[in-house]
Amino acid sequence: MPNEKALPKEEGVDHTLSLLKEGYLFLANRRNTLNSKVFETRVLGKKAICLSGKEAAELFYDNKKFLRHGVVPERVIQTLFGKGGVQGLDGEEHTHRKKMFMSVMTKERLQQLADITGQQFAMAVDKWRSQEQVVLFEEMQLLLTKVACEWAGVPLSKDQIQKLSKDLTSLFETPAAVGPRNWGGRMSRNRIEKSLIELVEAIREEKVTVSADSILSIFATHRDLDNHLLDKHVVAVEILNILRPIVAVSIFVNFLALALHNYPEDRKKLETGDPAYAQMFIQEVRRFYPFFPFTGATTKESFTWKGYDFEEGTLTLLDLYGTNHDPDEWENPDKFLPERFKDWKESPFSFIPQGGGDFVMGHRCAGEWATVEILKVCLDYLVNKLTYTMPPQDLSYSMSDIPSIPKSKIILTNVEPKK
Ligand code: HEM
Ligand code: MYR
Repeated sequence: MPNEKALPKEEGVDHTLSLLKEGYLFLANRRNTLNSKVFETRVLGKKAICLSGKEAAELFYDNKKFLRHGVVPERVIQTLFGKGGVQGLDGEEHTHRKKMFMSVMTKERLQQLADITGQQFAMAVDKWRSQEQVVLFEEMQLLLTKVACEWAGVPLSKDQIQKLSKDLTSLFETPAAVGPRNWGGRMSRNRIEKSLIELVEAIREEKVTVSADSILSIFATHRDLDNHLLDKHVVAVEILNILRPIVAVSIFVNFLALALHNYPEDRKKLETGDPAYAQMFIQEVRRFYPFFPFTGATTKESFTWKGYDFEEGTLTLLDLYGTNHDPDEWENPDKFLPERFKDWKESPFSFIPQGGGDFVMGHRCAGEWATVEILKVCLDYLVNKLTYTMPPQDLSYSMSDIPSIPKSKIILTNVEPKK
């Protein structure tokens, strides 16, 4: 079939530098200039088709049309994701592995995750009240490292907490960094993987006993489609796919605190303790603030969509941030309005801060419910269980740094439990 319609295209040899400069807005800026939710550009030395919006997300999550194998650049594999994990699997192999993840996202386990988060928060507050100031981002990393290990059943001694917390944070702070920072992330991954591999070996050789019901044990004894145990390195990567993102929730907690500061009217509504409003507030934080900019796949076969030819093997990026801010879907997308979720017609393709589509069949974030559960507990603490002051500080956040967090990392003073 001849090309019916030429894809709107950004000219030029490569736009990776613009991607680094424009960050979260790189795709939306081009969508606006080219006036199209599907267009072509070049990044990382390759042609890339870029998609944005609900309809395009629906296309992107069609398993018959897209593959994940070999898509993620090495700098991201070596830091954020690791080799051989669920993110790069396709077809039945993906579904089978994803079921392993979703099998630990039960109501009971999520309640347990919320309970552990609450306990750790209470202990942290005890410590914070004697501190002159609290840097919320750093404290949340420590707190969530403990939560993640306890929830997953990964043994963690007191003297390991600080180091592990720094290493886990480095995994999600460095994938887009250049030079030494990116190498630092790679070293963090090597260190944690090494100790997790040793742990898996010890479990398999019955040198340590862990509860058979723990996530660690479930992953270490999981069998693939051929009934083989997973490679111990892959188990380490998948355990890290639980631990790392739980610590990354610290970024959302920073944005929760920022939103509470910037929208005092909303804070007042939260003080009534209405769980429905808390849920809407959390959804709006996840929609509004920048976090995971885009995700990628390659076309499995050639096809035509809306008259545009997609050639087999083409890198395709889905704009997550831009879709959450699509003016065709969201009224006043750049306003923070939790109420918009009140009568929101749920769609797995228009609100996609953690990916879209189906959890098991597709690559939508396995930890989306876990994220919301953790955030509910943290929001309740910040609003109803704590008092604090926010001294003058730089609360701005960059739209080009990936990931982005408020510059001050949110400094709290006079932290006290609420009477
Ligand atoms: C996948 C975002 C928290 C586990 C993803 C994807 C995104 C995402 C964008 C990829 C979607 C796609 O490519 O289609 C986030 C954000 C989080 C978060 C912003 C906030 C911190 C979590 C948590 C867990 C988790 C807490 C586990 C407890 C995973 C896993 C995948 C994934 C295992 C791979 C799914 C697959 O490839 O099938 N996440 N996530 N994430 N996430 Fe999260
Ligand atoms: C996680 O740890 O999985 C959740 C949050 C990490 C966000 C880090 C943002 C970096 C995104 C890099 C782009 C990758 C594109 C495939």
